[in-house]
Amino acid sequence: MSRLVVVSNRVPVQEKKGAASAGGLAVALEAALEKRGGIWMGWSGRINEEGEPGPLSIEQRGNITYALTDLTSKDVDEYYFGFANRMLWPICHYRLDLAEYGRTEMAGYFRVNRFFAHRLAPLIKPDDIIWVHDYHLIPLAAELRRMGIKNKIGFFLHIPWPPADVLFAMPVHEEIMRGLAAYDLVGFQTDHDLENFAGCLRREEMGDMIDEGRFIAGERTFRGGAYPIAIETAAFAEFARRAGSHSMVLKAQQSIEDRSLIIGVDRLDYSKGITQRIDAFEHFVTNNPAHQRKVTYLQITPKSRSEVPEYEAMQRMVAEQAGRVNGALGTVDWVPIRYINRSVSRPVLAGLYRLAKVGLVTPLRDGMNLVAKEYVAAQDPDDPGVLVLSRFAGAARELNGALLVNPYDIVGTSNALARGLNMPLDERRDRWRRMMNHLLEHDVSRWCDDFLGDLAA
Ligand code: GDG
Repeated sequence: MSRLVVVSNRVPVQEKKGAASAGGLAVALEAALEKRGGIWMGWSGRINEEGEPGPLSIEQRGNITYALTDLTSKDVDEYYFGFANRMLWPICHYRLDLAEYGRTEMAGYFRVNRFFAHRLAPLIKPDDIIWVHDYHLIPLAAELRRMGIKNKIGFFLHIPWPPADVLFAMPVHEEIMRGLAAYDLVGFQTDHDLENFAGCLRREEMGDMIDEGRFIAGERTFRGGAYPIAIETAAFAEFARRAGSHSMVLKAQQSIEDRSLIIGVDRLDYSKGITQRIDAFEHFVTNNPAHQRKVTYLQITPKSRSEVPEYEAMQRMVAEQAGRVNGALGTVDWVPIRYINRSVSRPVLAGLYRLAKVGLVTPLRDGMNLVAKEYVAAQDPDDPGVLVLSRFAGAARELNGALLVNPYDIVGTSNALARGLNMPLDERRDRWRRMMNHLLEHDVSRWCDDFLGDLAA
């Protein structure tokens, strides 16, 4: 079995392997690295102001070598906050209105990718297989190829791939597409993203899908496929089962008394549809008097990317909106929305999901959305809650027991909420079982094996 080299923007170096705080992806990649031996390379998260960042910091844990590099503040501004998060992120989430193109940022993005390639190349052995993650590092394979690296290199895009009319608004889209063509295998979350990518190649007359999963672009042929990312289903279900005794979960349970809990969990991001969701909740409470004072909506929203102005503005907007709805609908003994702007531990999160009668997951656009899968895995098999899920999340293509909604349709989402809260037990069990069986069969370690198996083949 070849050694594995994983590259991602950030590297989740855990205090302990398989620590309870680690997300499913980190645990699965660590397990794959541990099994094959390998390297995980990425940005340390630190900023080094002395011009060129120093040498890689190397840390060995078991079979895994963590290789971390610092970046300069110019790098971080241009590559990370600039091009990756103010151009690629909005474009891939169909938000032309928020995309901001700057030549300096674009140049910084390619420069940092070249820098990563120069740092990584000396560590690579001829038989290694290399797995690059996400939109920050699309040009990495092309840079490695330029340096003569002939290894198998795979790429997985965690976010959606947009249709041609959206992508082509980005001035350097050809360069980005050529970047993907330098890989041997490009993985997307859904068939839909894969088709969009094929459509972009065709429209630009750069290439095409020649048969199922095989692409040609210029001189190169490469493969592409849909690899819907998953969670550590069994372990997460076990967390949730045990979380009932956790003091924070107990406190939450006591404080909601006999009310029904609705839960939303999202990084604070405009793609997640949080403001539309609060509107839908407000509509639901206003138009269903029988539920007034009988429901509590808990929205857990850790801050993210606060240095990007759109995110800072959103932070203010959501806080104001939640405050306004509570002011308008709340009573002396009832706060309709509990809005938490900070992260809770993973076991507590699992316990809160399990307490909730409805999981409200309504992104405007999402590559997959793991919260939807975690909510399902956390449910009590005897008395499961209902997932209300946006049709624009990748997860909607797999979770066929969810109530699918269009998140822009406030009344439709409000109706689904009502239907979820009133759903008879038999139907809830039925829907949940279908989804849970799927998630048990398609968990994150299988996802990892599928991708790496295809890359190695
Ligand atoms: C990108 C794509 C794709 C959230 N709040 C807390 C917390 N979380 C955890 C959730 C979940 C993760 O963060 C969020 O994952 P999502 O998939 O929902 O969304 P993104 O962060 O946008 O991820 C997405 C994903 O990559 C993987 O490919 O699914 O489409 O956008 O695991 O549980 N975790 C803890 N406390 C919190 O307060 N511990």
